[in-house]
Formats: sequence, C-alpha cells, structure tokens
Amino acid sequence: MINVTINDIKLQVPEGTTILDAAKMVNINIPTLCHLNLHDIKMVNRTASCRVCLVEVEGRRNLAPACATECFDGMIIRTNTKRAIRARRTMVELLLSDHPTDCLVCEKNGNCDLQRIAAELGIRKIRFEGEQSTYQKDSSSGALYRNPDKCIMCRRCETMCNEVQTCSVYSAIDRGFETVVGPAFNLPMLDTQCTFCGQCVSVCPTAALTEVSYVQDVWNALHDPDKYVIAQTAPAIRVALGEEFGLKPGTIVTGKMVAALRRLGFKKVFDTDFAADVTIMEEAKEFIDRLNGKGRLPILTSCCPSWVKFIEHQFPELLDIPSTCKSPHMMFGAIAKTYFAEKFNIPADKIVVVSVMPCIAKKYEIQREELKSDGVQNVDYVITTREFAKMIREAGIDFTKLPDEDFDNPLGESTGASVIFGTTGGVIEAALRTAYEWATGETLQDVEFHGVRGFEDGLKEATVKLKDMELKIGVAHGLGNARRLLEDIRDGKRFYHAIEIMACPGGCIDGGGQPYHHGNLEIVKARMNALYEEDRRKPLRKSHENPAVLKMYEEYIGEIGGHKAHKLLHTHYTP
Ligand code: HC1
Ligand code: SF4
Repeated sequence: MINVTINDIKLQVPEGTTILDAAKMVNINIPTLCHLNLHDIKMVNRTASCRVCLVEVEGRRNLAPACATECFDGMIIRTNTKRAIRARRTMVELLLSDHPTDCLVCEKNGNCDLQRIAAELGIRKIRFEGEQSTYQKDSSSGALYRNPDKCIMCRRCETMCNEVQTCSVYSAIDRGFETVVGPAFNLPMLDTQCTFCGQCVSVCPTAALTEVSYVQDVWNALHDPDKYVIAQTAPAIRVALGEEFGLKPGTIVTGKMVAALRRLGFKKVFDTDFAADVTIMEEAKEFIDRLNGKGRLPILTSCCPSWVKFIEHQFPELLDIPSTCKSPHMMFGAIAKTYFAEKFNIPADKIVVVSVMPCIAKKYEIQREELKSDGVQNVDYVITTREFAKMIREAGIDFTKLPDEDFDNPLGESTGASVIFGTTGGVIEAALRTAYEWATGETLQDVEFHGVRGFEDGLKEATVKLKDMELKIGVAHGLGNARRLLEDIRDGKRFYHAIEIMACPGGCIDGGGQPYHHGNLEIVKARMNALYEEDRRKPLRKSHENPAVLKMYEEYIGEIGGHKAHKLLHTHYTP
C-alpha cells in the first residue's frame, strides 16, 4: 500500500491505483469523458485523449490526466484548483469548437456525455472558432450509422471492437486535422468485417455511432390503411424498456410494453418468445440427431446474427457446426407471412412485420438473401428498444400509467424457456430442458441449469447428465471469448457437445440497441435477474409444452425438422 493525499484527505491505496480510482475511494468526483472502465468484461479505455480529468500533482509542472496516472508513495494531488478547472474547461471548449452544435436535433440529445460534461463544467460560450472537420456519413449496412463529424477521438469504440470483441474494425485513420476513428481505408461499414453487434454504439459518448433508424418507416406503415402491421418483441425488451421511462433497471414491463404497441396502432402484438419456443423444437431435434451421429458436433446455437457474421468471416472452416435454425425473430417473420396469414385470411403482401429488438445486427440480418422467401423479406423493419421508446414519447403515451395487457394469440403464447433466450446461457438452457426430456423420455424435475448462468465469466462450462452420457456444454458471451473458444475447438484442444455464443457481453440484455447504461453494468445484471424472474413466473417452462406451438406443428408445419420446417425455419451460411 502507498500513501497519497487528495485535496488534503490522506488515504492508502494499493500500488498501481490511478488518481481517478483513488479519488473515488474518498468520494471525490473527477470528471471524465473518454475514460471507461467496464471491469466485468475487462474493458478499460485509458487513452487519456480528452484530458478532461486533468489534476495538479505537487512537484510536477504539467497537469496530469487522473485516469491514466498511477499514484506514487507520498503523492499530493489537488483536483479542484483554479488551474485544473480552467484546463478542463479549455479542453471541452476545444472539443466543442470542432463539434456540430446541433444538440437540439441530435440523436443523442439528453444522452450525450459531451453535452453532459459541457453542462457540468458550466460552459456557456466557446472561445475558439475556426474550421470544422466534415466527413462522409455511412449507413451502408442499414444497421449501424457512422457520423464521424461527431467523433471526439475518445477511442472507446476502438477499445471495445479491438480488445473485447476482437473484430479490429476501427483505428485512427487519416492525418492531422483530418484524423478520425473509422474502418481502414474509410471503407463503407458493409464492406468490413464488422458484425454490427453495436457494442461500439453502446460505449460511444456522442452520436458518432448510432443505429440506422426506421422509426419513420414504421410510422408510415402504421398510417397506411393498406397495410396490416404487426409487432413482435424480443425477450430482452421487457426488462429494459422501463429504464427509458425512469423505472428501476430490471423492472418487468411486459404488460405495459404490449399496451404501448397497441396504442401505437399495431394490429397484432405478438411475441418473439413464441418463435424462440419454435426454435427450441427445431434445435433440440437437430441436437439429438447430431448426438445420434447425423451431423457434426458440437452444435452451435445460431440466433445471434452478429455471432453468425463473425464465424462466417473469422472461422469459415467451422461453418458446418452452427445449427441451421434461423434466429427466432426470423422464424417469426416466416411464420407470420405464411401460417398466420393463411389462418386469418390476410394477404401476406399486406402484412408488415416489425421486430422490436435490443439489437442492431438484427437490422442487418433481415436483409440477408439467405433469409428471404422468394426474394421477399420476412421481417420488414427492426427497431431498437431506444427507437421504440422514442415512438412511445412521440405519441404522447404516458408509459408508466399504461395498464398491463396480454399478447395476441396464437403467436403471443410462450414458455419460461423462451424468455431466458435474452441472457447469456439462456438459449442453451432452454434447449437442454427439451433435449433432456426428448432424449431420456423422463420428466425433468428441476428445470434450472445454474452452471450455464452468470455474467462474470465470459466462458462457462457445464456438464449435464443425459442418462449414461455426460454432455459437455460451453457458453461464451462477447466475441473475444467466442474467438478463444472457437480457436480451441478448431485446434482440437476442447470438445463440447453443444455451445451457445452471443456476441454481446451478457447476451441480448446488453444489446447495442438497449437503453444506454453509461458504463454501469449493474444495470445489465438487473435485466438478467429480471429475465430469470419472468421465467419463474411462467406456468409452462419448457418450449415443447407451448400449446400454441404444438398446434401450429399439427395444423401447418407437420414433422419437427421435416420438409416444411426446413423450408420455413432453417437456413445456411456463407463463407
Ligand atoms: Fe435476442 Fe433472440 S434472444 S437473439 O438475443 O434468440 O435481439 O432479446 O429476440 O431472434 O427470442 C435479440 C433478445 C431475440 C431472436 C429470441
Ligand atoms: Fe444482437 Fe443479442 Fe447478438 Fe447482441 S447478443 S448482437 S443483441 S442478437
């Protein structure tokens, strides 16, 4: 331990502690902008590029950035001197002097860290004027929107993409005044190895990275009398949407979410969870087939489009191991435009399917050729949790006062197994609940597989007994962890029977389209607990017990894994 003094307060800190962390220990707040410490997922952005956290250190001529300066024994620090405060203000003014001042109409208005810090530092005037850098905007992917004019070179996106997700899409490009963070050669994002997980969007402090918005398209469809617009909601929405309206993280708002969609004008409000149950029917069957020698092991879950794009780019030699199942929301789209359309006599070409998702990659996924039916998209638009919240506000709906309403049927019925899809480990747990009963013919008494749960471990392993067989299960969340797992499988260092991979740390609960958590991962953990709570509340907790799903197989699809199921519910991958 070493002794330091901050603003006359003496304290002891472990060696290697930064001034910023030491100050926190005695409740002294040093403002930061580029700094971000997501300890649970091992991401620390310590570029010290914004210089907003400058402090005075006795005996040193220059001010020191608190986020990147380690304490030494006997260090005397002052965080609130006139010189330090003036320097911080100057740094922010310099950033603002090369930043668009369109805050009132900016996507991040009210959520922007630069805006917040300017307000906190009391900046009312920018003393520096001059040329502003302007760059090409990029919405080529239809998923991720890049507006480099708003980049403040904090490099958070770079740290997230390169160190956590290991996709290495971003770096500093160009020189001098033109320097900005972007993909190599400033390629359109669609032409890069970006998986559109949107984790860069989650950590971008400004609106340099956001989602491509489809709010206006959805309004247009809702106001078109010729269209029959239906919504499906992902599992992770119901435990995060409340945050947008001031509710505590982890508040379950399923009923209000349904009511809000009805008031926005959706003809039917359905649940992606229904399709998650369908996914389990198909995936558990595929798993058991592979266990019986029909196909290669391990089987990899395939509902995360970002992870699918990752394996296509990074491990093309392993493309025969992901399950051929489409993701649940794509299955839903195919079911809505066939089974639902025929059953309720609605022309399929009038149906507009809107997916409300925590995810940015889903916006890209719906455009994939492999997932279209005769060239037609099965899902028409994806809006994120944040976009959905905007629509609710635009419509003047008082969300917290809404009554709790139920989903429409038949595509609104779901089990607890489908709800936990939204968190890391949930998809494989849901698959195990069904595969166990189908493979053994026995009733599974305890449906909770705690070995595959949890946020802290990026790579989890569990063993599940299936009669006289020991199933080895692997779970990875975050693409860096997925990479480690896949390298070991490719090199024959690890063996599993089944693996779940979700691109976002924690799974969809921390998707790139969720309400901003501003670096507080406790919010993500609260969402996770809420999903498990929702599972416990459900009367049915195994996908193969969903009566609406069973009826659909009986009336329309026929055999699980059969010809029609393959046509509607399965896909293939592209190296
Ligand atoms: Fe997900 Fe899924 S869980 S991928 O994370 O399998 O987005 O929530 O909708 O499709 O069901 C996302 C969430 C979601 C699909 C399901
Ligand atoms: Fe989207 Fe979920 Fe995958 Fe994240 S983990 S990219 S939110 S599907």
